[in-house]
Amino acid sequence: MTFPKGFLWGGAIAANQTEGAYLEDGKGLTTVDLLPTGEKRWDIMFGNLPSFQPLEGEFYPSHEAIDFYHRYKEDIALFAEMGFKALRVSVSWARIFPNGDDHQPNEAGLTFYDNLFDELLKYDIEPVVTIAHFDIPVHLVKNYGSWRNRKLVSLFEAYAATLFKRYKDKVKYWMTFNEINMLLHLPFVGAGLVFNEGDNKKQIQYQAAHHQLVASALAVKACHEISPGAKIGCMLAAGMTYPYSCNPEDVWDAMDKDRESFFFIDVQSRGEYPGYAKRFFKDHNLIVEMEEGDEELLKNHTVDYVGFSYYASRATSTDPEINNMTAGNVFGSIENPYLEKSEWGWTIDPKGFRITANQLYDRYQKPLFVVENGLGAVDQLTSDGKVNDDYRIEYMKKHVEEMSEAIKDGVEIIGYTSWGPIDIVSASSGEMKKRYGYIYVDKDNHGQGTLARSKKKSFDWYKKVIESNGEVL
Ligand code: BGP
Repeated sequence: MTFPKGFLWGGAIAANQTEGAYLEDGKGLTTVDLLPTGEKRWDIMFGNLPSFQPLEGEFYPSHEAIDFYHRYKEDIALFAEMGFKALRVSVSWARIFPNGDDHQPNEAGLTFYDNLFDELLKYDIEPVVTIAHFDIPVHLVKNYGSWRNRKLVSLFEAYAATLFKRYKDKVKYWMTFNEINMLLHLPFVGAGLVFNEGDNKKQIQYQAAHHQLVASALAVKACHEISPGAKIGCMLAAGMTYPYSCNPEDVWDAMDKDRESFFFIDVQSRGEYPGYAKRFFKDHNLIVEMEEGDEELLKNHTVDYVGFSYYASRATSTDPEINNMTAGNVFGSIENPYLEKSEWGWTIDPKGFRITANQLYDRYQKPLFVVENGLGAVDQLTSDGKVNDDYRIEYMKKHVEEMSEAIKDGVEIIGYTSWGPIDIVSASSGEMKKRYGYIYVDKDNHGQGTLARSKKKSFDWYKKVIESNGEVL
């Protein structure tokens, strides 16, 4: 038996990609509610926002998503049928504080998540809760400039403390920012950053990163004070960067690229800015403003575990000839000739999962939590409405096998919540067509469909994996 007793098998979703009901029961508009699909989506995610309101005639996938807000009981019953031990969900900040800076929380929002957690606990499913999963109240972007403004630190601290106080008897696992390193790649999604002509983007991004790191430390402090039995973690988009050759320049470049992501987790996990980050700031003339007490906060309030998403490994080369073979992903990774790719060009690298888990555990020596892993694919319905997603079973089987190897390597892993156990809106593309689920949802890229749920072939496969605690794959 490789997986420890009590291993938290389950799935992961996010409020903005599942709930819909985007203005219901007092919820405020969030940054993700301003993301249409296609090119416009990417343009905004890079920090170019045309309007603080949805534009006439555009389709916004998050507005209805898969209507989890009204259908969560049905969906949780299906997760329970698979035997889930945990479900990772996120709280939408704008359901609790519609403008982000309201003096009182929105009771209807708090009640929704009370009901959601109660429904999970009814089936002995642990809620694993992300406090911020890319959706920021638009009011904070419009009136404060979002995370470029230090004021967000105290607003986030108040939001997090409200959650800990309200749900301390229901939630044992928290994490602060989803994929905190995405701030560097998709600044609007990661931190609600909108750039103006002439902005020094790197300066703004690293100042915003500091604000998020301080806010995360304050949330850790508040969690430990308010809910002492709970565990609170950080979370990064992980995936080791391979050097394209054994040329030391490539090796250094790969290490440098991984440090771009590790920077955030080094601070949240070790409690201080690493030397390479200080050199980077100096070399790029970046001045990260810190307030009195910030360094002490970071030092004294590090996380209990390191959460991460793993979809693919990355590759880099210092040879310009090779470098122009970019695989087009946000990390600027180049093609890896040894690996297959998904229909969206993401490499499929199960061994990379074992490598990445070992790399993170070697670096942090803290429990790891795999809070996202999965295959986004175009699922075809058979004439009798079935989805024979053997390709997804294959992907998941190989990744669970490598995770098992990592545990045998001595890597401590708390659980595995596969991404999108039910089809939901894709974060990067806004498409429903990019499906991850063991459960099919009848909705297409244009919002058409009945939203009916149906089990794919992988539903029973995953059920057996959980029943056998990872022995039957
Ligand atoms: C991560 C996000 C998730 C999820 C996942 C898959 O960045 O944390 O929200 O979306 O990526 O990405 P996509 O939905 O674009 O396929």
